Amino acid sequence: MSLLIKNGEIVTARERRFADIYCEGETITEIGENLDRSADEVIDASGKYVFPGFIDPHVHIYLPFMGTFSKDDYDSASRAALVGGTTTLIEMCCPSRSEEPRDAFKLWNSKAEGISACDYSFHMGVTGFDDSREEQLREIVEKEGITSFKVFLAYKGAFGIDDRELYQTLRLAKELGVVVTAHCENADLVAETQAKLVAEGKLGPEWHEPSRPVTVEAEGCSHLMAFAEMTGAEVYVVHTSCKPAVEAITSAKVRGVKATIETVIPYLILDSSYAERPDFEGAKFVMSPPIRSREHQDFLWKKLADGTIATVATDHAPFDFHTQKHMGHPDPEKAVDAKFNPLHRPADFTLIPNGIPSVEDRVNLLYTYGVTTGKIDLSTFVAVASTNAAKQFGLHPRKGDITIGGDADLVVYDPDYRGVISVDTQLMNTDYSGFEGVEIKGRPSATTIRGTVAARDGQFIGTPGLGKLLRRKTR
Ligand code: DUC
Ligand code: ZN
Ligand code: ZN
Repeated sequence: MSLLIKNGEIVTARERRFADIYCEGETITEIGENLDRSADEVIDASGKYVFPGFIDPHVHIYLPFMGTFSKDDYDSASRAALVGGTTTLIEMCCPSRSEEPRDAFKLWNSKAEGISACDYSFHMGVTGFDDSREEQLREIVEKEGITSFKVFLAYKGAFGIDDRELYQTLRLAKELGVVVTAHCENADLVAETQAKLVAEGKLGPEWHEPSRPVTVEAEGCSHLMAFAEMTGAEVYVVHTSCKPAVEAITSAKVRGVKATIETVIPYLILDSSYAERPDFEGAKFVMSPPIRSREHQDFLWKKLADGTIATVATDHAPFDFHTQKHMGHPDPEKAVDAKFNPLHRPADFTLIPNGIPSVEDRVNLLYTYGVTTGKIDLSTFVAVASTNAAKQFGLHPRKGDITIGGDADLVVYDPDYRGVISVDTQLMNTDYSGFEGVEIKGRPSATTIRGTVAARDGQFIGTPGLGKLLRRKTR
């Protein structure tokens, strides 16, 4: 199978040039002007950009969480990803504290293997630490090529770890050359503030943000930085939402701490007023850390443009509005009962499953509200949505670039497309879109995964099961 993409403008994080791309089998074999080649499939990219396949380094697809399960599987999520230009997913493998790492890895991988239409890898969640777990983690890194861990400083009693476990995890990561990705919020501050608000009768989704204010997130970041400094481990802070959190990390970097900052698309597009929408509508926008005010959003865009923030992921965590978000409805008539609510008290915002679906929309939203508004340039767009994640997580130059010998993961992007996001047309398996009615200027007209066209103009035409588990490099 051969593929020729002609007449497009190639845009990578390094360069922009008009050239053709020839791919044989799964690989890019030639890049040049006016390539005179016959091919099994030819795509005319006149008037379009050609980007490297986009990488989402932070998704949840199989997620047992807050008394329920996330709604996507690898079939729906990979279709949605490819239609939206994302060719590689890195999912958080999130075992419970009682689950063995080896079993968890096998379980998460079984959800993707033979089903996913795009490539994938995992950040191995560390939710406890002892000798047996250490041995299993070493094996997962060395045998499976899983070269990043995930820790939660929040969600005490569920995924959250204590400081001894955090120290041991970072020490092991340093030894193995593994990057530790971290959810940074102070779990005790969250628990105390939630309890206080609920006792005051503040039960609706609009109280989610005040229960996890920016100080809680900044403390989580400073906390992680101290441990990274003491161990010398490399850390990657996921879903950074606000100025104090970014500043806590950048000041540690000045001291020599090896830290990278991720933000996620909901923080760049939505704001805290969404969770204040009446009639429980705000629950659609409950995620953690919470979506902040416009002031923080403006700051995040500036820090993306100047390179302080390295990646834009999604934290895709899909839960239905009617059957799942309603577990936290304060009106007993409207609440969906849940095992997770054992006290049978009126429900409240602390029982709303945290998360917003967005794996399908990330690239188009970032292009529309970043590039077409002039907030970021095209090269930065490619860097933060693809190349930097590939470099950070041991996939570059195979992924995240357009280079001879690299995987033929390519996005032919139509900047003239105009459309509107809607639940009615999305491939993600939720009953709502957090971006309903939002205008899009541009979308992939073709997405290829290792030389095979998997999506065209909003339609999935790929092959379920074609996706591979990617072995990644250590540091
Ligand atoms: N935050 C979310 O909003 N959802 C899933 C997990 C997380 O950390
Ligand atoms: Zn998180
Ligand atoms: Zn997450």
